[in-house]
Amino acid sequence: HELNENLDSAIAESAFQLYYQPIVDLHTGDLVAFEALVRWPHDRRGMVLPDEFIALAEESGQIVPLGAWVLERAAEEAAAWHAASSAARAAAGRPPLRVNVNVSARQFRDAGFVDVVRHALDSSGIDPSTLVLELTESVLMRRDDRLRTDMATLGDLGIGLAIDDFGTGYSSLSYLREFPISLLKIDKSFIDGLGLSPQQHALVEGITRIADTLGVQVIAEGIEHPDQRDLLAAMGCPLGQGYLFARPMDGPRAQALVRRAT
Ligand code: G
Ligand code: G
Ligand code: MN
Ligand code: NA
Repeated sequence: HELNENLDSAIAESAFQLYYQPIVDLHTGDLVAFEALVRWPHDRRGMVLPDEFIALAEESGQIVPLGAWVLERAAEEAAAWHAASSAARAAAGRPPLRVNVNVSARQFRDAGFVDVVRHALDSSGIDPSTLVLELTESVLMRRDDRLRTDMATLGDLGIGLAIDDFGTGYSSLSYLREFPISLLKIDKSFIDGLGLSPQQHALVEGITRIADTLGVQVIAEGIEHPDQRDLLAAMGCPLGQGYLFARPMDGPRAQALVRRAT
């Protein structure tokens, strides 16, 4: 496959770019984190989005080196945000900005994954609590010893662990009990249904309440309308992300936002 060969050289040349989408406090509007989203600026295809190459990279195993690059780069970028904003945020009683990084199942299962995370923390020097790994339910489905050990080790490092796209896969609230999960991202498809049906509303509110009881923070994804934000804030959902607040932006724009928001 042509895109696979291109991926090889793109990985070798670190020809990828990270974009960053803000995650905000739904009550105050404060910036609390960014989700890192990989992009591939391609000579002929223009800006290639992850939906076109992440699945390919997973099949071929190329996601392992690509994912390692993403983690290193995101942690470095977070270190720069911290240098620009942590002192002022601390003075205002706000914790340092977090960076959320997506991790695919193939990448997580690679034997070297935990070391890649350690290395990204060490080389960037960021506080582990400011790194969040977004895992899909497909990672957590395989409840073997290896998964339990790795999740415990990652939890002990002090990083945050999030379940991404919650509600779209084999959703099980027992993951929240079995693993050191600190965040849960409710999929956009549920947010789209808010205000359209009382059932959808009750479902989102119920998930938020249960998560809260278990000490897990909820992030509502794909918020596009002010009324969705208001409904979510009213039901006690603490965090949100979506085009209403901001689209994913490149590194310099994120850095400028960090300076403005501090
Ligand atoms: O903005 P968006 O088109 O960036 O992202 C599309 C999908 O690609 C999302 O499901 C997102 O989780 C995934 N994705 C984006 N960046 C990464 C990444 O660095 N690693 C992995 N594994 N998935 C990513
Ligand atoms: O699967 P994951 O949640 O990691 O990926 C997030 C995806 O959702 C990215 O492709 C991102 O660009 C996209 N996204 C973020 N906010 C919105 C939104 O408000 N509306 C839509 N349609 N997509 C969004
Ligand atoms: Mn995600
Ligand atoms: Na998601």
